[in-house]
Amino acid sequence: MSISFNIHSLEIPLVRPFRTSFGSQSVRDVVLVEAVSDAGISGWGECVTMAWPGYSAEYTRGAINVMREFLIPTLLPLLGSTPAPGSVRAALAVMQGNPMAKSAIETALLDLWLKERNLSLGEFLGAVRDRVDCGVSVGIPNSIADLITEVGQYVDEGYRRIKLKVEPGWDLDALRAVRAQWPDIPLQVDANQAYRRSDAEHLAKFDEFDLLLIEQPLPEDDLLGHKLISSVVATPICLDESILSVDSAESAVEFGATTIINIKPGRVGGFLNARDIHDLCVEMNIPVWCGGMLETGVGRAANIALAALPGFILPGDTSASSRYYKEDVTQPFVLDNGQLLVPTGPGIGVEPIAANLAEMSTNIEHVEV
Ligand code: OSB
Ligand code: MG
Repeated sequence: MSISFNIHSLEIPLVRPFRTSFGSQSVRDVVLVEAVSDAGISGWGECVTMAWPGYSAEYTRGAINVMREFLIPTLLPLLGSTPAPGSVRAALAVMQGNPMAKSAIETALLDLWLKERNLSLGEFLGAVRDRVDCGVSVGIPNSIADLITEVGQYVDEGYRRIKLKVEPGWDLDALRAVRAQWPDIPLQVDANQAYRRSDAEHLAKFDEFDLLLIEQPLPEDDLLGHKLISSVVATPICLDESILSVDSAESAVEFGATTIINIKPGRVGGFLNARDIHDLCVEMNIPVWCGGMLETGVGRAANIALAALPGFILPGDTSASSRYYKEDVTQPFVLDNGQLLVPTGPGIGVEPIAANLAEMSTNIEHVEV
């Protein structure tokens, strides 16, 4: 007897299409990893890949394949009982890349391990808050009028920070329109690598809009470009896609490529790595915030526990369920005064609702080692 896995594929319609510089989606294809113990207890983790390799090289079908063919089999020696979190990370590190697939498996096993100890993920990670400030990420809409309507809705709902997705051709006019309407709201932008080094002077024009930060303006491997941009642009640069590990975080900061870091557990291979990057950033005096990947309640619950750590001093992309989905796979996360409550139950603190899972499911693969 040992731990086995179910890889659940789901499709959930988004409340509105989400367009970024790397593409558009109107349905989220979700992958939930379920680790099942001998005792019949399930641990859950969300794989945050997109259907296509637009945000990073990972994509959903590839992630499912690498989990089934390589990552789960690699864990075989550990799966006689619920493995300790650090041992899972160490075993998975033998395989290169694929951080989102690794994170999903590690989180499912961590959820199980925590449940067996009646410990919440927040307690385990070192959360110091019971609620976290929430921001919202606004995709590229069809028009300025649509943008103002959408941002207005989020402002009315109480979000504490607005992030606009930008790309060449959708930036200054959008910022001008939002600032004209909301001169004081905390505002930032995310380019998802859409600009080039030669756009430095153009990006400097963002300075007049008093932004908290510009997220990932240049390609992920261009640290020198980000450093050059920082010398021309007054607004702080924040890296997302470029930060893949503790060492790459330290390198980017020491090199002068970034002064703020967006931490996403999926992008860095799990919550243990995410916590380690957080700890390093606290030591280096680098503010961090929790990014998102349009997660369902499963991934969101875990992200909120992470965002309750002391170094997460900026509002995250940890929005309410209703910003993404008419119906979530878990009980919905509901915004309260611009904040979400950190789950307190054992493990990640939430479970998929069986009926929702069944209704949204497109496929289940059982993997036994
Ligand atoms: O770059 O932060 C990003 C969504 C999908 C992929 C990448 C990103 C995003 C977001 C939305 O900005 C974050 C969220 O609300 O979950
Ligand atoms: Mg980003």
